[in-house]
Amino acid sequence: MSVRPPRRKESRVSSLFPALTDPGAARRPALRFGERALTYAELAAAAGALAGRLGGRKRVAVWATPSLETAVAVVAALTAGMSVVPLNPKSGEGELRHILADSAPPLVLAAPDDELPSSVRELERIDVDVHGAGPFAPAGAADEDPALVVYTSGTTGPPKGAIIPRRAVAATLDALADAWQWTGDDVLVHGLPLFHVHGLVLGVLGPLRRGGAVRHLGRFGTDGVTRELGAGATMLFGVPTMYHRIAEALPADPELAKALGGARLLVSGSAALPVHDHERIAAATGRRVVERYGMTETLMNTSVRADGEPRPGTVGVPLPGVELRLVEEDGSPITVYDGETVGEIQVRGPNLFTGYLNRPEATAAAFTADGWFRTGDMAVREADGYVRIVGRKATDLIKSGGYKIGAGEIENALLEHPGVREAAVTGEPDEDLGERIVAWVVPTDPGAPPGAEELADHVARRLAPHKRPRVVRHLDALPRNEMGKIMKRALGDA
Ligand code: MCA
Ligand code: AMP
Repeated sequence: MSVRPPRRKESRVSSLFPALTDPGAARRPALRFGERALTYAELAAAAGALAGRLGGRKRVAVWATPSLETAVAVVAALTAGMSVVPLNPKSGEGELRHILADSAPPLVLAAPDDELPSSVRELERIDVDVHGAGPFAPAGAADEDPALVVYTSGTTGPPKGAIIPRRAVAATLDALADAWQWTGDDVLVHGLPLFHVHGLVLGVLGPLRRGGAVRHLGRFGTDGVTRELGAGATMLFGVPTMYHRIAEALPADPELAKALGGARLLVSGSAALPVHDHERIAAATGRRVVERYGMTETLMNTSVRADGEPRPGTVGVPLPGVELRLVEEDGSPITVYDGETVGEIQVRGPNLFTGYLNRPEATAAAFTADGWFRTGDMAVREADGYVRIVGRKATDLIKSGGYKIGAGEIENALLEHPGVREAAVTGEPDEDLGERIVAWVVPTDPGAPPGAEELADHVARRLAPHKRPRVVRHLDALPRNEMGKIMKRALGDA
């Protein structure tokens, strides 16, 4: 039986962003979104002013558009000692209502021009003024206090809120600084969404913790990558779909190749980067993409080091402070590093979350009795310790465009459509997205099955556009075993 992991008791108070109180950093650039930018002094003033208006609350929602307002809102809330629930602005009403009911934030922070949907309008709203000016006075939050509640999909049911403490944010960012020789002189460019760990924690809080800068593209495109890397940015973060699009564009775009060739570090994560894309980028630019492996619940676990060998198809070695092991089906650790013996990755360390909000059973099930987190990712270790991920335990988790999506939540949404009698959802290999979502549907009326676009819109409206099926296949019946369970593996041959 699993028990809750041991809770760390220390209540140390340390600053997440030392550069915000360092007079030497005041004039350095901190954030840039399009034409709008803030120095460290301006960010401290805006976040200080906003933090002063938040007082007393425990948790706050942030309407996490890719904007300066989102970055200021998150820094302000953390400065006030509160935790942040980032909301995907493209989430449908069903998903938003679930997140708001579960996390119960009394307040939402948004940009003055943002139009909020009705579920979010029920909260008190504070508009973020990125040019606000107030004293920067961090509250005395403890390292174990929650910093973020990030919603993440599981195989069944609606997404769960992973509670990420301040200690984990600091630990993961400092471990990455070591692995990537990441300093305040680095300028990061990316176009990642700000409601997940990759774009928000690594992509915004990361540069701020180092005292460096981030330039956000607003939305990902190879032209923006070329422009920013050509104008002094040193690092690029992206999901494999973005690197795939870069690899596709390179043959016809020598400026892009030149810009990437001049970067200090290109980092991919959130899903596996196909070796073919890795090789095409290396051949065209002379630079090898570095892969790192993480999870919402664990933040970052492994990475290829900047001073190590970037081996395509591997995610490198455990980060400083992270314990990593592979275990057999029965939980016994695998001790051979032979590049062949497959086991589930389990991790332990200061980078881990503290649990799922309001879900003690799910939290207990996620950990072993001695505090190892079960990732559900299957891997082998090479003789020198490099980790190679080979798959996932659950076939009901789909990674599409770097987003983790549970088959169960899409099936439930499809079943709410009157034209759908039965539904099963699977992931299929996709060159661009890694995996694409496929819906297998038994129509209520075989003579008038609902169209693919209609079902995609239906799911996009309820959940989020990235959860919509890209392919819909109609069947007379779903393949089931004697117990009545749907046999998803048989669907490909249906
Ligand atoms: C399309 N759209 C729709 C519909 N169809 N909207 C409503 N209803 C519909 N039926 C809209 C979309 O909202 C989007 O709008 C546009 O059309 C295109 O959608 P889509 O094809 O889904 O996206 P894309 O433009 O092809 O995006 C590919 C992408 C994206 C840029 C790679 O997938 C992405 O940003 N991925 C990043 C995921 C990520 O950050 N994962 C980290 C989590 P519009 O044009 O307005 O955008 S993992 C994590 O955090 C862990 C810790 C880790 O290891 O990193
Ligand atoms: P999420 O829960 O959205 O944070 O996604 C975490 C999952 O993304 C992990 O459990 C892995 O399955 C996958 N993942 C993240 N980084 C990598 C990577 N570099 N290679 C392969 N899979 C990855």
